[in-house]
Amino acid sequence: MTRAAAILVLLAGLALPRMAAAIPISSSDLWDLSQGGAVDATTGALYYSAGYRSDVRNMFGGAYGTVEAGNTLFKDYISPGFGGGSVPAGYVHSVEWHTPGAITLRSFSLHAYNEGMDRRAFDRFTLLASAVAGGPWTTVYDTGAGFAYGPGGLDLSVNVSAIDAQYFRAEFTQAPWSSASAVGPRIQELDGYDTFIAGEPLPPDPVPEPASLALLGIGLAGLGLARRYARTRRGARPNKI
Ligand SMILES: [Ca+2]
Repeated sequence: MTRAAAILVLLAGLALPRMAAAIPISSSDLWDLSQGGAVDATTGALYYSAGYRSDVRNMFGGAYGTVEAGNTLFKDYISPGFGGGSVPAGYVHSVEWHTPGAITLRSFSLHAYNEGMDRRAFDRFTLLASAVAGGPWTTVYDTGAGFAYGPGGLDLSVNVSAIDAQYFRAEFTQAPWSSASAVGPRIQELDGYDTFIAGEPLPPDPVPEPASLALLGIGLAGLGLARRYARTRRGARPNKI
């Protein structure tokens, strides 16, 4: 093997973990329409007319609408009858959906694509979950403000702390745009799983419940008293409280 060939093999080997971490769009994940997933509410997909419209169900495996069937384009235009103009930067597009029964969510994969100039981009993504319809919502994942990707595709695969839920909500905050047209984010797919994604970092340990913290506090207080008692028994002066 020549040195150049050896370097190529080495580089290919180095690239493998990254390639393995990006998982493909799924048509059999727990949120997919094919598995009984259903959309409950949304701020709206692109809709200029009956002949030029997108559909929010497409991010869950649907193929509806007349524009990019298979992708969801969130609205970038409000017809004059509803106020007119494009949605402003900072506008929060949202969708809520549910599964046929409760699931234990452990990971998700978000696939999106913008066209550059932040057209069809979002700059914050938040995923929320609830055991009951309409919340109260627990934040499962949040990119935080100022999230950037592209121009081009985004494949965001994340392991989350396991959470039992049946109802879900995703929020996509409208990114500022350089072009007055085509501003609504393009979401190709949002997949959910009850397994961890191999190759992605595991989530941190769950935060203890308040009740557990209270018990922990009682335990620590008891430990402090025991130590003070032990020092007193040895003749040392107890700490002032
Ligand atoms: Ca899917």
